[in-house]
Amino acid sequence: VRILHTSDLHLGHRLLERSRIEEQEALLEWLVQIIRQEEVELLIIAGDIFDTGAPPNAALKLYYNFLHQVAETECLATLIIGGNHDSVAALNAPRQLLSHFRVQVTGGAAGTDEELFLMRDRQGEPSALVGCVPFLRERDLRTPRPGESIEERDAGLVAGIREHYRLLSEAAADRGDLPLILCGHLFAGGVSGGGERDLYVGNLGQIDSSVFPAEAQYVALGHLHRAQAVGGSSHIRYSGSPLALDFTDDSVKSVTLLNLEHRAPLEVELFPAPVFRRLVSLSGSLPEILWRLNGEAGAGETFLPWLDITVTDPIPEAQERIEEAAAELDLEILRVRYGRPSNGDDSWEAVDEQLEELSPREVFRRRCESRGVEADDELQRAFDELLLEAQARIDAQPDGTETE
Ligand SMILES: [Mn+2]
Repeated sequence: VRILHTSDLHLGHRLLERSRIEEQEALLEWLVQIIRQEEVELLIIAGDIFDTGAPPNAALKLYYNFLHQVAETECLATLIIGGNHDSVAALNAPRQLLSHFRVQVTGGAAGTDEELFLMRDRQGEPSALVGCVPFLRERDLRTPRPGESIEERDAGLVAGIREHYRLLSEAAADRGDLPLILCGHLFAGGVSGGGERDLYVGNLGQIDSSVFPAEAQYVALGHLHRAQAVGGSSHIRYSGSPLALDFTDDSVKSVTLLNLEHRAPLEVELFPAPVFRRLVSLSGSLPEILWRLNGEAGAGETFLPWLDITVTDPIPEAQERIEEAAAELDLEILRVRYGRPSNGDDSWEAVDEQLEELSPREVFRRRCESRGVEADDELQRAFDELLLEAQARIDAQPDGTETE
């Protein structure tokens, strides 16, 4: 079976309030091309199809047009699982209709039979089994008990995830001797790319790759935006997002192509994704920035590069000077802020910072500090829990600012 594995499309994503729809349209067109060119038979999208639970209409249009175009290729099946950014109900709503286009959607935990997909080759013969496990929410895995400790809660989550995969692989074994592929949207070790959001409160439910039964010939993962194999085994992989979702994501973007034959070694190939728009962050003194701007100007690229600039010497007119210089160049400045030279990794202290530049956690930490309250683990977790809930509610609201 010839497989294309991707994930984390985040359709409808906005970066500093700017729409990514044009880039995403170009990306999906490219994907359809690759599916044709590489004669892909099975397309797996391992979660985070949309950026929010109530995606803007422009993102829905991209999604449906894409699935329609894939249906017109020779691709035999498209498997889609829900991620932590997706709404289970929204993803599942068109699933019956989409099944007519050889698309199987598993928006949320659905039970072993529904999650197990039997892949057939062009002659109609069974060729593989695919366990489609969407992002598992805490309510899918366990019932919280009053007064339980953080450790008990964490152990319960991990055990629930493990059991879910075990049952699936058991059911697959009952279906006969076929290669088994597993899909999932979770954290199973590895390095983040940029722009990922916590899956569970306070980073609980982190598992390692031992939860995946040894019977699986390939495990197609989503969630981490950096492409990588995990757990020291080349067959358990994050495809990574095919588009960078954050200025901090410096990982190389790709989709994963595989050849899977029964009892034969797996062939894996990373297919680099085009950079439709460069995301550049620059940090330095005003003269340095002005000098480096020239080098970042776009030359024959599909879309103008976007820049996020940190000026390390607080000159009041820096913003105007930079925008003046940029007006002559093929690039767009998305943000200019003032910061001190970084004294460590990527940490910097802003001189003139805006609330929207801070993470909610950081705001909470500083608020505690200014009130003389010690933000211990327990308080931090309580805050994280509220934050996760608030984010879920915001995501479920239609985006009022969207005009496309
Ligand atoms: Mn994601």
